[in-house]
Formats: sequence, C-alpha cells, structure tokens
Amino acid sequence: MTGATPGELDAYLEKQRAPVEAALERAVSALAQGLSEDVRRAAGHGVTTGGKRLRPVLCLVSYRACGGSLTDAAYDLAASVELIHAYSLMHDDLPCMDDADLRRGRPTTHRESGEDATMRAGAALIPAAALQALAACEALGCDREKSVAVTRTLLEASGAGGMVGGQWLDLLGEGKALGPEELDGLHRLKTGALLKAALAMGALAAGATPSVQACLREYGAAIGLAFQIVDDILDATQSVETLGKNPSDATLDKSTYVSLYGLYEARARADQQVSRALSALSAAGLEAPMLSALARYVVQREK
Ligand code: GRG
Repeated sequence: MTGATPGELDAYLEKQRAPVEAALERAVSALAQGLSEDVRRAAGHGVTTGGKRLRPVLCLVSYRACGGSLTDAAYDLAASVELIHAYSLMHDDLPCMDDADLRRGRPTTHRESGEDATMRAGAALIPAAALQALAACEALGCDREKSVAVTRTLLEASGAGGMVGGQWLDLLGEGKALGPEELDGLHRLKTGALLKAALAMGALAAGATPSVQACLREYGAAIGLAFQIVDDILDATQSVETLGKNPSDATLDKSTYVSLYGLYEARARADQQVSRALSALSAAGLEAPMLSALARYVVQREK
C-alpha cells in the first residue's frame, strides 16, 4: 500500500480546512443561542482557535473511503468529534487538572474567559456534540439504528470507558512511574478512544461492512498509540514556542513513553504502530491513500 505523498496529504488537509472550520463555526453559533455572553466567548475560543483538526479529518477520510460523499452534513458529523476534543482540552487546561496557560500558541480558554465560563462552555459542548452527531446522521440519510450506533460510538469513546477514564488514570498517575501496560492502557483511553471513534463513526455512517469497520478500528487503535508516543517525544524535545503549549509532562511529573523507553526506543515503537495501522488498511482492502498518508503523518508531524 503506497498511499498519498506528503505533498498530496498537505494539499488535502489544506482543502479540508475551510469546510471543517465552517462546520465548527456552525456548531458554535447553534450552541451560542442558549448561552450567556461569557460562556459563548469561552466556547468560541475553545472550539474555533486552531488545532490540527486531525479527528474530523479522520472521520471524513473514513466516511469517504467507505463510499460516503463529502456534503455539509458529513462535515457536521466530523465536527461533532472535534467538539468533544475541544471541550476536553478546555477542561484539561483548568487549574484543577493541568493548570495550563498556553494552548495552540495562545492563552488557554480559562485564561481568556475565566474558569467558570470555561467549565460551563466545556460541559455544554458534550451534549451539543451528541445532538450534532445524531442530527448529522439523520441529514446524511442514516436510518435510526445507524444514527444511534454512530452517536453511541462518540459517547462511549468520550466517557468513563474512554477519554474521561483515561484522563482520570492520567491524573492518578502523576508522580508515579507507570509500567508499559499501565501507560498503554491509559493512552488507549485518553487519546486513542476518540481517534478510533472518529474513524468508526465515518465508517458506520457510510454503511461499511462489519469487517471493514473492524479494520478501521484496528487502524485507529494503532495510530492512537503512535500519536501519543510522538506527543511524548515532541513534549520532551521541542520548545514551548514550537509546541505552543505548556506545562510539559516533566513539569507535571507524568510518566511518558520517553521516560519509560528513552527517545530511540519510543520512536521505534511509534513506527511499529504505523506498520500495524498500514497492515489493518491492507486487510480491509480499502482504497484510501489518505489514510495511509495520515498514519505516516502522525509520526512525522513536528507539533
Ligand atoms: C473529569 C477526569 C475528567 C475528565 C474530563 C479533561 C478531559 C475530560 C479529558 C482530557 C483528555 C485529553 C487532554 C486528551 C489529550 C489528547 C491529546 C494528545 C491532545 C492533543 O491533541 P492534538 O495534538 O491537539 O490533536 P490539537 O491542538 O491539534 O487539536
């Protein structure tokens, strides 16, 4: 499986940027109607100020690879995953969690809009994301069963058996030296669950067969781990200016793939996960050059 070249992937990501941002703007405008001004500002700050938009892109590429067409409703579906991601970063940065000042090269949402507004905006984004996923499925012509399955996938990945559970393990792990299985388990939930859900939602909404869905989940699990390993490598090797965020894992006394394996071995493990992701794509027999390019991008990215 060769896949798209890095240049083709860059062009593709550039092409997706405007419709993804437009879908996020639509989501924030719809949500804003029921919110006070300070909470509206916090939601806008958390959702529409940058980020790589990897999760919506994964959802879109999966949907397309499984036969779907990229309409506004498809972008709305993809944006629903990013709403969850955005809230998780807003809450993660709060003083009661990582107490971060900087995210995406800008002051964090609570530094701009205050803790109360950030807490409420983040909480409002969770049901908004679920409702948006459901409405998008309906607009895409999914029947009730499929719409529920897609929405369930998003909520399960976001909850205690997914991202929230992973974050909890992460907080409990501060100041402790976690072993390989603990670290994998934590990140499978904290980072991997939502990345995997983005792919699964696209596949489900497009009506992919169970075996293709399973291969895409395997691909998602592999790139989820690769993504986190590289996140740890970047955290250990790049400056605050390059990463646009603080504090570092070392400051928070967190176990990382770098503290566990060292840089060289961590990099090798990320590459192994990319091979695993590419094998899953081959097994699915999917004609999806962007998915193979995205697997490589995850380990080659510089921020
Ligand atoms: C109350 C326990 C509890 C949890 C609430 C806060 C929270 C839920 C979850 C946090 C989960 C979290 C911070 C996951 C981080 C995943 C990760 C690697 C984020 C960085 O993703 P990128 O690089 O970010 O895609 P951009 O900025 O590009 O969008």
